Amino acid sequence: MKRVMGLILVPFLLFSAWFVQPVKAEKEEHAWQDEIIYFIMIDRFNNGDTSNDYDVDRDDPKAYHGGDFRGIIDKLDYIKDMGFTALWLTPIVQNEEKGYHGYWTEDFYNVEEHFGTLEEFKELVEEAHKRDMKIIVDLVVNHTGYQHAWLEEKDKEDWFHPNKDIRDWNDQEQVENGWIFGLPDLNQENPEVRSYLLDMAKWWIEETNIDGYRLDTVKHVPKDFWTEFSQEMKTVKEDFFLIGEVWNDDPRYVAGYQETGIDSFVDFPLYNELTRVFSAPNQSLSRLDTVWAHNQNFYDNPYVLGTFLDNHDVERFTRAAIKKKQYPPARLKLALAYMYTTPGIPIIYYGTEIALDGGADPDNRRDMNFRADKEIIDYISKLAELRKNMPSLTHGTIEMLYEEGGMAIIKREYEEETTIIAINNTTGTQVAPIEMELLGDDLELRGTLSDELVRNSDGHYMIGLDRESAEIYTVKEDSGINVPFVGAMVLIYGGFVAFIVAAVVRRKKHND
Ligand SMILES: [Ca+2]
Ligand SMILES: [Ca+2]
Repeated sequence: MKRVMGLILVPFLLFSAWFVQPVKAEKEEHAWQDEIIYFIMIDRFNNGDTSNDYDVDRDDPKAYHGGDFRGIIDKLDYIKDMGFTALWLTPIVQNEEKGYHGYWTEDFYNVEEHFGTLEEFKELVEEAHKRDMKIIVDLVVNHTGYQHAWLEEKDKEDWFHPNKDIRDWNDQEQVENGWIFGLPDLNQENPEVRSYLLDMAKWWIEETNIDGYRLDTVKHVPKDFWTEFSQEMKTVKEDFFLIGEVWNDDPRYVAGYQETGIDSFVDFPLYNELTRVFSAPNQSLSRLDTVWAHNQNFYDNPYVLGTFLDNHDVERFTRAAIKKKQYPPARLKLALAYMYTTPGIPIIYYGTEIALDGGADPDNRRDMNFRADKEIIDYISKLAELRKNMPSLTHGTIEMLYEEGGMAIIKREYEEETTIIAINNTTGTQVAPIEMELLGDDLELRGTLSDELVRNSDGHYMIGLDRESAEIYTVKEDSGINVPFVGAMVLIYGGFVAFIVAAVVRRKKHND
């Protein structure tokens, strides 16, 4: 009887081997490159509490519009449902009059009354954490608001650099010590100022349990301050994340700040190319590949850079597309497909999911509208799901296998997983013939968005896409067998084994 069972089981076991999926590695320690960040300008996102609407004027783009912590708490599920894992919020500290954006500090140790109370902010952090989402807060240590009380205090004369404009933006001394836009420039070389700022930044972490800082105007503050800052913040929370704004188009200049211990930087050089390549069709993607090559050369960990299409300081991507007479959602989807499937932490500015329009500041800070079309919302939710489930998209190597006038094929590889990303940035249907040698012999590429299947034909994988569309393919061994057939075989074998087992049991019972 044993021998009979063995004979039956051998083909069954062989067969079931077809279905064994590669076991995913146990989730390693938390990696920031797995995050997807939703960036909110608090005043413009959602008004959840009208009792704090002091001097709100929604018709004035430079006045408070009423957005607050309560409004964000009310929308945490909305944000999570799109697949975001972290929020970056504009500064929360008390600002002087008209400082709706948060960058004109009046009191470093208070929350802005228009946004709510400290207790409400802590509730926001707690509610985000309950949903497995992290909170990154914007922090400004370069300057204060125009009328800060310290300017009048005799014993604080050394707290600011002399009032000078930056005339030569290539002169690092001027960039660090000049007053940008006339904002009083703090003197971080003064030990008193330095320890005030460090204590303040640590206090917010301890008090509110936030997970990271987005550091404003990094290049306007000396590097040695940032070195001390980074060390100090990590003593409060080991995994505390620092993402710096070094606004410069030269990756070497930006990368020069990584020696300070700041973990990550928003990628302005990539932003420039992303908007250029995707705001209108028929642009080659190869320049994006060049940006990646630079990033790999200049950064210790280019995978942790923050990638973005627009932010509160530049015109919205939607506007860039409109200026080129394009349909913004079509352009946005391609750009987002690229961002979500290539290295870096995608940072999505609120309103991108509804193709919100806006020119230069403050027009790029229009009020969010939660009743708009769901087209892009559905698309980024799907992209986020793929990014979450396919480690090659966040951790993998990247290689552009093909680029022809805007039709691009990109390969990502991580451990056992290979993923192919196809982007057709043209206005015509395209077919990219990928030579078999570049991928492997008997593989099948299955589209995760369309379920389309691509197999080796005559030494090529012919990857075809409609105009202005993208696809992400999983790559598996070509089983050569179709799923319904295999399913039927399993049922037959399974049934047969069950029958034998039942017979043995019956016989055993009978013998007993
Ligand atoms: Ca309000
Ligand atoms: Ca400065």
